[in-house]
Amino acid sequence: MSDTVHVLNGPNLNLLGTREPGIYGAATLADVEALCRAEGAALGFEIHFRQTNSEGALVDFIQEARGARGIVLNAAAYTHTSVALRDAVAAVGVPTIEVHLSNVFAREAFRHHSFLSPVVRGVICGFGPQSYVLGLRALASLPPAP
Ligand code: CA2
Repeated sequence: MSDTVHVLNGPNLNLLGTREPGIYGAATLADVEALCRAEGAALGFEIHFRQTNSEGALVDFIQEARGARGIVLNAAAYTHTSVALRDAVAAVGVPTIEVHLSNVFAREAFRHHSFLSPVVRGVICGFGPQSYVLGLRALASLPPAP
């Protein structure tokens, strides 16, 4: 079984730590990446960490994860808008954990709906960068693929 886990990040997450620290905290995306690499090493995962502001590029990243051990996906605002991302997650057949830094259910109503949640293995939100760590641990806890 592959030990590769893709950690994929959507639009504006490159701005983490530079704006809106009240909602998203002080950690930068580089800090989140370092956290994922440390946890990935502890779990025996090879981490591929990527960010894009483009919906189509995120579809490509998901397709490129075919055959991987898992995906940890923070699709950011596309979570709430994108049928294309949902179709990509459903098509690629890789266990995917949807993660969010913030507790989307404690925020605006438009953030309460996710196009992704019905096709992912599980959802973790509200724990800041630890949401990603918990996502990696969730993947590690899954039984091996047949
Ligand atoms: O809580 C999360 O992780 C979100 O996926 C973040 C998205 C938001 O649209 C989702 O509803 C919840 C927004 C990411 C934008 O990140 C920024 C970081 C710093 C400054 C501005 C935006």
